[in-house]
Amino acid sequence: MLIKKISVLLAVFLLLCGLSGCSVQLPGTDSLLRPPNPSSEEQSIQQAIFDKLGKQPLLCYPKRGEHRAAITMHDIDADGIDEAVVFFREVADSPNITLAVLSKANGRWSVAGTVIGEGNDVDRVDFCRINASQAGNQIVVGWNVGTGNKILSIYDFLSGVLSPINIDDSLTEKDRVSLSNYTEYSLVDIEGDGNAEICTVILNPAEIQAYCSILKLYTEETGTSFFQKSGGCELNSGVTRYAQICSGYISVGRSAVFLDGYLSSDVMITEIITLDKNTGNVYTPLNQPANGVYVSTERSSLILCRDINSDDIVEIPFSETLPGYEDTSSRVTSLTAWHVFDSTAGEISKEASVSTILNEPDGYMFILPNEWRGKVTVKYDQKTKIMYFHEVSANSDGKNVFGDELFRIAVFDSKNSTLLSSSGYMILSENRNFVYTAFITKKNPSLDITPSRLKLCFAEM
Ligand SMILES: [Ca+2]
Ligand SMILES: [Ca+2]
Ligand SMILES: [Ca+2]
Repeated sequence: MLIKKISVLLAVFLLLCGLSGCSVQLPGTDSLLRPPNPSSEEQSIQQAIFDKLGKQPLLCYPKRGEHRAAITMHDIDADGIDEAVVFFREVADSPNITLAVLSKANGRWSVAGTVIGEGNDVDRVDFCRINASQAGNQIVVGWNVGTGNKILSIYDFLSGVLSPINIDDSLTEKDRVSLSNYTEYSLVDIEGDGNAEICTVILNPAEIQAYCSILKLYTEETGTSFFQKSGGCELNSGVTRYAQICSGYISVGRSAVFLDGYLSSDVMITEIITLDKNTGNVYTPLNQPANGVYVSTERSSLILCRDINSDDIVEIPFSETLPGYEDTSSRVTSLTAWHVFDSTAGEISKEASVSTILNEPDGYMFILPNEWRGKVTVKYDQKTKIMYFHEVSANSDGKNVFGDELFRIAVFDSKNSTLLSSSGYMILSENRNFVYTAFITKKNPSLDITPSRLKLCFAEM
C-alpha cells in the first residue's frame, strides 16, 4: 500500500515537473519567453548560420509542445552527437521561417541543411522514430499558417541531408492538404509495431464533422518514403476546442490517443482514439454512433486525462458526488475518480485506479485512500481556505450527513504563518507563497489517520 501511494505521489510530482507522457498544451506563451543570454555553444551555432547567410538570423520559438527553444539540441541521426535544430527568419518582416539543421565536426558548427517552412510561425517541433528501418529520428514540425490553420511537415535527416518526407503524391491535392492540416497532433505507435504514426485531429473544418487521421510512413523498394493515410474516424463535433492531446496506453501494450475537449466553457469530455482489434480500423470506443454506443465522460471539473498512478495506463477523471452532497452540487468538494477504459469489456473500469479531492482554488489535491471512500466527506470554507474532512453518518431517514470532524487542511500565507508554531498544525507542503498544513481533530483507528499518511496523500497542483 505504501509503495502504491509513493508511486501515486511520484506520478503527481512528475506531472508537476512536466515529465508525464501527457503534455498540457498551454496557449501561446510568447510573453513568458524571454530569450536567455545565449550560451557560447548557441553563439557558435548562430555564428555558423551568419557565416552561411551573411546576416544575423532572427530566431523563432515554437509556441507549444515540449521543445520551446529556437535552438534545440537533439541527436537526430543517432550517431551519438547532437545536432542543432534552429528556426529563424532571414529578415524581420519575412513571412517565411527557415528550419536549419547544424552538425558539429572537429569542434566547429556548420549548417548541414535548410528548408523553408510551410507556415509563418512554428507551432510545435517533435522528434520521433517514424521509420524503424533506419537509425535515428524524424523531425516533425507543426507550422502555424495565418489565423488558426496549422500544417504538419515531417523531415528526414539522413547522411547529413535534410529533406521533407512527402505525402503520397498519387493522392489528390485536396486529400494531401486534408492529411497535413491539423488542429492537434500526437505521435503514437497505434499498431504497436515499433514505428510511430502521427494522429492528426481536425476540429470541425468548414462546418463538417471533426475527424482524426492516422498518417503512416511507407517506404518503396527504391528507398523512397512517403506518408499515406492508414486510417481515420469521425470525432465528437460538439467539442468547441481541445484542451489536451496525448498518447498513452489503454491497457498493457495497447496504444491510444487521448483527447480532452470542451463541450462548453465548463463541461469537458475525453475521446479515445485506438485500433479496433477485430477490424483493424481506427475507432473511438467511447463514442460509436453507428452502434449506439456513447460512454459519457462529461465532467464539470476541468481536469485533464493523465497517468495518475505511474503504471503507463492513462486514466480519465470522473466527478463523483461525495457523501452528504447528494441533494446539492459543489465543484470544489467533489471526488475525482480516475478510471481506465477497460478495452476487454468495452467500458470504463468499475473500480477507480485512484480517487482524489481536487482543491483547484488553493492549488492542491488530496488522494482519498480507497478504504475511506463512502466513510469520509469534506466541507470547504472558501473564506478561511480550510477544508474539513468529516466522518460520514446517517440520519434517521438513512441519508448521509456530516459526522464528526476528523482532520482539516488549512492554507496559510507563508509570510504570516506565526499561528502555525503554537497551533498544532503540521506542515504538509510549502512553497514561496503558501504553507499547506493539516490538523488532526479526532483519532479514528479504523481509518488510520496519521501525520505521515496525510503527508503521503497530499500534493500541490
Ligand atoms: Ca547526430
Ligand atoms: Ca506503428
Ligand atoms: Ca495509470
